[in-house]
Amino acid sequence: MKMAKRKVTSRRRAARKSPASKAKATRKPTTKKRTTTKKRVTPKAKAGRKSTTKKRTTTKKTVTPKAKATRKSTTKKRTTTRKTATPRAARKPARRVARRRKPVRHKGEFDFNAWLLPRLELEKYELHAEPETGVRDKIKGSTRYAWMGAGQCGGRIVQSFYDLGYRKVLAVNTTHHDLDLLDIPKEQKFLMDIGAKGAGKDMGRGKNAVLQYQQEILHLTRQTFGTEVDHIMVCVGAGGGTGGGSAADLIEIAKRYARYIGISEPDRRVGAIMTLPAIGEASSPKVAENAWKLATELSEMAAARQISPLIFIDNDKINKMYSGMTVKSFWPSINSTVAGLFDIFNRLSALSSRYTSFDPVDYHSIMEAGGCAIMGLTTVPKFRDKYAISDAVKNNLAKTLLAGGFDLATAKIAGCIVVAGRKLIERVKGLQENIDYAFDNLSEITGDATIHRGIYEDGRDCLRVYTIIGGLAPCTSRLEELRTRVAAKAR
Ligand SMILES: Nc1nc2c(ncn2[C@@H]2O[C@H](COP(=O)(O)OP(=O)(O)OP(=O)(O)O)[C@@H](O)[C@H]2O)c(=O)[nH]1
Ligand SMILES: [Mg+2]
Repeated sequence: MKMAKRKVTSRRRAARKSPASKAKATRKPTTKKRTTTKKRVTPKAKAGRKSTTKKRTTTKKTVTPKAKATRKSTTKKRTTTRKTATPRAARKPARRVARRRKPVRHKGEFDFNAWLLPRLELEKYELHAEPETGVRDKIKGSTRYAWMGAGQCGGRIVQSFYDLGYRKVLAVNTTHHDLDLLDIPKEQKFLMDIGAKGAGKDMGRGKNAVLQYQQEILHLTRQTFGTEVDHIMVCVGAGGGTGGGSAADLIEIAKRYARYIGISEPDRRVGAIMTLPAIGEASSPKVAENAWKLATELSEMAAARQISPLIFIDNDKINKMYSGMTVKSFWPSINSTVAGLFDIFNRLSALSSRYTSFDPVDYHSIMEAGGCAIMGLTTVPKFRDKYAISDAVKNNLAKTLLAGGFDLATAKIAGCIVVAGRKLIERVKGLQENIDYAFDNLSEITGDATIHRGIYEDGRDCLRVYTIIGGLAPCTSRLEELRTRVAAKAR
């Protein structure tokens, strides 16, 4: 027994001296158990094992004693690392954490410590707005809009959205007279007091007013809109001094607010709605000049994708299309129709269809495409005719209340949504083909723009088509017309 004990001790000592002898020593005590295994090893396999041992010896020769010591500890650690199977990049910190905390992990268990990322120096400086609801909307769309209206026109347009249930609206003006007439909560109106009642078509005054009160306006946007906003629209009437002069700086404030609440890429999520004056109004050189200046400035911003989208409402076109309206109903009818048209796409994209859904992502890609956007809707009486729906799509873009004169071939992206009565959807044979033909035709007109489709059913007994086109180049013909008016007056 004593002899055997001494033998083992000497073997252990030898094992400590060199890893090779260690391997030998460890192999012996287990010899008995492994006998069967050893017997099974073929001479070829033996030879193979020998050559491996040799290779190992060569590597060992080049290793310095210091490195040896390190390798010993590494070998032990490697066993732990292999068990956790962490990715390469994370191995180092994993080992360090494992050594410090000595976690007890089971095989296959995920090592969360290995994924603890270091805190970045600038992280603590990140802007972080506490979640605030602000005023609550009363509509359900796929996008939470906030509206800023300047001047009388801007204020009335945002009120139309307010009436639909978009409650995150703010109206600013240089005169309380216009603000008093708006039927929105007084906390959502702001008087930019410049000592005069209105800007008197002087765009410089409108600009100075918004610059003077930018902090107050920014504060009010945060208070009114809160943090639950996806897209901000600035509404103004081109031609006036307050709205026209303040539009560009209000857009800047909207972007600052957007950044503050954490909206990424504010250039894609701040847009504008701008009216163009009717011919009668534009016969005033000041109005024509103001309108041309603002329309050009905003068109350039849209083309450079600094705002998205830019929507024109052409008062002249509306005048011609809907002649005979009463004074009382004129602006309210126009504004509510425009707001309603805008709202339809936001609402439709929030609904799912059992046929083809116009998804929120589809809608957002159009609204964030930069450039100008137009929208239209039309009812198709002869939907059984193969070409009727397709023709309606073309016509509704021409008939839209919004400005015409756009080159549809410059469009980047569009949406075409058919809403048909439940009975029509169930019973009209060939309707699917007719709808598909219309979709394909729109794709052709728009120079192969991406067309997002939607087919919905409702309880009515008719078929309507809604079209929205985004990423359009500015309507140069209308801008040119305004410019020639300015030039003619100057002569
Ligand atoms: N679509 C639409 N256009 C409007 C409405 N009110 C005014 N406009 C147009 O907007 C243009 C600018 O008018 P205002 O909004 O009154 O001008 P303002 O911004 O108040 O500027 P100042 O009166 O000079 O201080 C007008 O020339 C009209 O063409 C409206 O309710 N709807
Ligand atoms: Mg005014």
